[in-house]
Amino acid sequence: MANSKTGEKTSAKTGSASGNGKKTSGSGRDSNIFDPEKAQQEYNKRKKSQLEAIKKTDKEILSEMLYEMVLGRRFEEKCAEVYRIGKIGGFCHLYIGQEAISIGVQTQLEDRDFVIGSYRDHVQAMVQGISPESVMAELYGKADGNVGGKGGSMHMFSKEHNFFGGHGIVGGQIGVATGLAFAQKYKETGGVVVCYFGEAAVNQGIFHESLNMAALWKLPCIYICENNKYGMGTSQERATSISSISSKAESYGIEGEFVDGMDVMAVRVAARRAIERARNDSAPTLLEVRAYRYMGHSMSDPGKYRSTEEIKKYQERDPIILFKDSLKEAGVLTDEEFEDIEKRAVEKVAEAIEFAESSPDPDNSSLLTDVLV
Ligand SMILES: Cc1ncc(C[n+]2csc(CCOP(=O)(O)OP(=O)(O)O)c2C)c(N)n1
Ligand SMILES: [Mg+2]
Repeated sequence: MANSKTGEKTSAKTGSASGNGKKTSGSGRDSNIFDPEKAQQEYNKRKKSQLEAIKKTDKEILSEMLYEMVLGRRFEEKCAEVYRIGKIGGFCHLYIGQEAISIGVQTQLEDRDFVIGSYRDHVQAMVQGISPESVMAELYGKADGNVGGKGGSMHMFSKEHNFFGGHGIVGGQIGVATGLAFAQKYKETGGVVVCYFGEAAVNQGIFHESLNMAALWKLPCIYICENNKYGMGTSQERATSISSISSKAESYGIEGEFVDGMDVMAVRVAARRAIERARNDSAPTLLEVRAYRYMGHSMSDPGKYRSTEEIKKYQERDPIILFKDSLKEAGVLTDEEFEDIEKRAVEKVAEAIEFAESSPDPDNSSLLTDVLV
């Protein structure tokens, strides 16, 4: 669980990691850097400010972020492994390659904030504080899963941890998030809402309706488009007329920002700005965070629409390796510390599997409870 939901050494509540509150690392309007080489060039240019941001951040938070990223990766790899031997049934969408997004955003949220997303939800649920044990038990369809084994991979949920799903309808969560943000404002909680969705979801009417309403009513919602280049087997170029999702913010008169989703510090800095805008000014933001989905759309995707060379090219900018190397360069991580993080993550995943294996099946009496249709 991400328990270090505090901020930088200077102040948790003011300023970005770079300290000046301006748009800095890895962000802009349309950097159109799906080309990994261009992305790396751009990354190298801002490396100095990234290292400065790292040095200004508490070491404890940085280690927690790295641990969460490694835990997410090892957890999802294990999911793939046990799915293949039939331990997990139904759909299963993995987050491998996109870890920097939820970790960069959610490790700086407060207890009063809400998170909601799509079916690619295991890691987001864990960063929100739902235990790996209960996420794995849910995947196994067991009684100790966070929704009693009846939701499965796509429907993680916890009122206690303010995680509002896990939604299977593409874009459906965008409308729910907007309602949640209205509730936060109406009840004057001071909380914000983080809403994740894929780049294919922005072509749904609900995206337009929600952002229009959020702008009009000044709702504290952070709309985060996790642009992983594909919607199932269809690339973004084939499905969306405009390559820059973040520029769509202009249509609603709200702030939009593009972020390199392989750089967790860039995500953190941009998310900080959006969180402050939501919390202090009750204003929505659209963040487009570009990453790359390493695995198929789901475990049943044969992946014939892209080559292994393409995947390898993106993996060269692996978010965990980029972050680990930067931490080492900034002098805040040793090889031994990284090995310890790896060890703890692998052990935690083993515990989650053991827990799921020994958890009972849901009782027959639960068949007709929580059924809404
Ligand atoms: C309303 C609706 N239409 C179609 C689908 C089928 N579908 C499931 S996932 C998906 C692609 C979504 O891609 P994206 O939004 O980019 O998210 P990603 O899977 O890449 O995270 C589609 C079309 C659906 N679940 N809901
Ligand atoms: Mg996508």
